[in-house]
Amino acid sequence: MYQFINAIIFNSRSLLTFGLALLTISLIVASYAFQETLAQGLNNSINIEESNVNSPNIENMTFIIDEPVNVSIVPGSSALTDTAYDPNPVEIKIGQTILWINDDSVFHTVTSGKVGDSDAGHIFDSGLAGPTAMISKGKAFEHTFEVAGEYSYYCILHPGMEGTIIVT
Ligand SMILES: [Cu+2]
Repeated sequence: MYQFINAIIFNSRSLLTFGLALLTISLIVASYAFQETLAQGLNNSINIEESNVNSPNIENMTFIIDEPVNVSIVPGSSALTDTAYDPNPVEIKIGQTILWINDDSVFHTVTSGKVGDSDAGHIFDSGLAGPTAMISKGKAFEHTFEVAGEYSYYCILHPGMEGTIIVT
């Protein structure tokens, strides 16, 4: 009888130990699975945000409204004429901006009009002094064209250099 009771107690103890172990394992598995689900959910929400940012409409709007069109003042421009500003001519839409960049090691200007015009530089002019003067390599000047038309421009310091911007 004593042995029988002892066996039951022993068995129930080992059963309890086994049950507790099983419970611990399932808790660990469950928490791991939960973390995985949580991570998956976070990934999904990040993916949704990225796909919104990259939607074609937003990209197109950025390009049309904000992106300036670059025109380089090429190295050795002083000795050039209609190839000093590159590309030339440039066709743009109303509201677009041209960004001229001095890629030469010499001081140049971007001055509206033609050599000898009384109103030369009235529409835009990077100038011979001040913050927009393109005195050295890497200096840039920009102008946004709000009115349709054909705009000639040249360099005051090297009047052979000339370019055209066509705005439609
Ligand atoms: Cu020049």
